[in-house]
Amino acid sequence: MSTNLSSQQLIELENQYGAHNYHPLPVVLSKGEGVFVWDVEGKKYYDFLSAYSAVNQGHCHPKLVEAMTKQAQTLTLTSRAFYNDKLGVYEEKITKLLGFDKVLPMNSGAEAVETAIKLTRKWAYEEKQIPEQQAVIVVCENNFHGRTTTIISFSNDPEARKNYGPYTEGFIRIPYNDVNALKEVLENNKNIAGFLVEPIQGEAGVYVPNEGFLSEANKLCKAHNVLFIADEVQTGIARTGKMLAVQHENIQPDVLVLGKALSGGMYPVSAVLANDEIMNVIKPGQHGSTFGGNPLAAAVAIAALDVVIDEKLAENAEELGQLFRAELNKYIETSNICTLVRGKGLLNAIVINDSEESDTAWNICLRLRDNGLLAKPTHGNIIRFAPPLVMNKEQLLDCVAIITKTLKEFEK
Ligand code: IF1
Repeated sequence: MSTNLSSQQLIELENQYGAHNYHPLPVVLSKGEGVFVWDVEGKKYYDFLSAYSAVNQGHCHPKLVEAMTKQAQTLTLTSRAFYNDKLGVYEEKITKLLGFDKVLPMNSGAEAVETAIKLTRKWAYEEKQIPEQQAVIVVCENNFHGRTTTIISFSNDPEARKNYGPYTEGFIRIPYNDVNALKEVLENNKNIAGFLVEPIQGEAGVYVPNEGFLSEANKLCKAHNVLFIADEVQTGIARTGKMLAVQHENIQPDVLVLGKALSGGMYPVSAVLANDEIMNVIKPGQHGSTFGGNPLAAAVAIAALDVVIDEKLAENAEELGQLFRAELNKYIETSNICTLVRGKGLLNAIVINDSEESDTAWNICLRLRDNGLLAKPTHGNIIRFAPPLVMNKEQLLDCVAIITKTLKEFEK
């Protein structure tokens, strides 16, 4: 049903009646299909955010819409007080696909990270014999793992954590991409339960670590009987050119956290995967969620994984990502407004040649919008580019043309 309200009226409604916990780009979307979205006035855009990498399969993918509607008409929620006929099928599929014994289903990414933290601590007390209340989890500077009280407790972003205390204890922060810092902290503390890390730091501005960082970190964790916990909420499900970003370094984390594109943007579906010796420390009544593992989520996730595999989205992300960075690098050679493009697969960012406090990146995003492409700045002068993975080469080159044309308008 159409509301017949203009973009401006809809923005004013959100402004008046919604909490001001976001500062959206002024564009009001009412329709999506594949790599495109439309605003309420009917203007068409390339989506270069993909809902922060949740719609890797593209907007309203017909196979996902079909799975969603079919299951919505059949059975949506039973709670885990009873079994349902979709959950086990999904659990078998995702565990076999990713090589883990078991999966624990949740809803949001933050919930799955919380679950991974609880699982790691419980494992540390019951299997590693760390003394009560002493378990420590190592995290990285500039991390982003979600918005819960515990997760923001170990963030160093003042925006994310200020005045939300008292904070949860038991975390040590080390610099990202620093194997020696990890080595040192592991050697100097007997009570470390896990190392929680994003394979690429998204919020920090698509910061790709040096080759070997993740595999070296994984090795160090093994040597110290510390769980390597990969938060692939953003990097997982083919975004970086492999099903999982850790697969670029051929490693298998002890604990894997997934969310976002696990449902292709249909519905919140997240998951924690681990092998039995870890996952079995959680017993009935010790963790759960009303919605986690519901049949609608399971049916959607099955379809979302099928689409990624059947349409070879990881391979496409790898190929188009290389092309995107190559094309932008050609532009950057002669640019004084854009200094750098970085990323993996179709998770990329450009750095704008201006201070973090300037509004240049924001203004570029406004102009990109006018020119038919939606992207969002992160950390002031960085613009993230993450289109749906169902894009084709011709569309990607069209987008490169829009981006370079727009950047040219800002050359100094
Ligand atoms: C917002 C960023 C992206 C995540 C990782 C867990 C979560 C996220 C690695 C939590 C969520 C989001 C949330 C979104 C913005 C966004 C984001 F800019 F903040 F960093 F994607 F780049 N682990 N990331 O990236 O998942 O609970 O949100 O389902 O508006 O806060 P969630």
